[in-house]
Amino acid sequence: MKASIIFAAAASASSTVQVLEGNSGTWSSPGYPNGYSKGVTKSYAKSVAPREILVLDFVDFDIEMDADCAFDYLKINGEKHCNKQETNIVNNGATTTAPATTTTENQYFTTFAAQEAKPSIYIGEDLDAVFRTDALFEYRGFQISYRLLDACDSFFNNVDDETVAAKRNTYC
Ligand SMILES: [Ca+2]
Repeated sequence: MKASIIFAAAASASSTVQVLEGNSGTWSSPGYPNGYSKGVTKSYAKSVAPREILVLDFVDFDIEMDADCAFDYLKINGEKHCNKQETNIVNNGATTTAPATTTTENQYFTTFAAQEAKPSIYIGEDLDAVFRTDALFEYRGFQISYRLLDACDSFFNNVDDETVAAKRNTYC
């Protein structure tokens, strides 16, 4: 009983939903590129018609690394996204300055350009996304370029993706 009350209060306090407008645009995390805040819960939505496919291209992506994305993540239609490699912390969440880095530590860090590029995502149903961050260690965040295209658009002729193939088999 007590736990459910706390959960409800936490969910209503910080939840907002942003609808991605238009047929194309740029979708960025709060505070990008100067780093996201701690304790963020922000939801994103966009309607995708039966004949449409929403294409998401990662322009930049820097969300705290964890094997299970347990700390900070962008969840897109059920799948969590976060860094696969450690990068530079923008804000360590403490009031003191970030710890000094040695050459060895710097070698451990990497940049988005050095990371494995994140492949584009193809969404065949309404977008249902949420960006969540915890109380420690903030990174740069994400910038995603989005396009809503007809499934039969020639753009998809050379795209190898299950969602795309299923829609084109149905509608094109
Ligand atoms: Ca964090």
